[in-house]
Amino acid sequence: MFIIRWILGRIILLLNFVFAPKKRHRPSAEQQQIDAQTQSLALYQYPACPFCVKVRRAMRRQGLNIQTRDAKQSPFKEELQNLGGKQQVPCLRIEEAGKVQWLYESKDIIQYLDQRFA
Ligand SMILES: N[C@@H](CCC(=O)N[C@@H](CS)C(=O)NCC(=O)O)C(=O)O
Repeated sequence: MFIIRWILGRIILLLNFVFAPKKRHRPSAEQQQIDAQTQSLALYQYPACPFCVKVRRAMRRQGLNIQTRDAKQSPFKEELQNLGGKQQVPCLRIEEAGKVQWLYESKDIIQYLDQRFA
């Protein structure tokens, strides 16, 4: 079972690499403003998880430089479980005005990013 999942994961990564979406390019002043905003965001994810790949592709299409955190590794694994509430990826950590929100579900994360940055 593990080996099948590992092979599927490699196939997903390969397809994602070969068919990488076009990265959005903005004028540099505008990109700097967006980068300042995305500094308060972090994506907890697994590299080969298909739902995480979907979110990373959406980030690339929007030209969003959001930090990715491997939720299989410490301390991110514990942060996700203890502060987010469950060990499920992808999860977007959103910090706004001192408040932290943990947004699960790839569809909801993409919708949030599209609404905020499109
Ligand atoms: N409906 C969720 C599904 C996410 C999901 O199933 N993620 C898997 C990884 S691909 C997960 O976190 N499983 C729990 C675990 O690995 O501990 C979404 O669209 O984000």
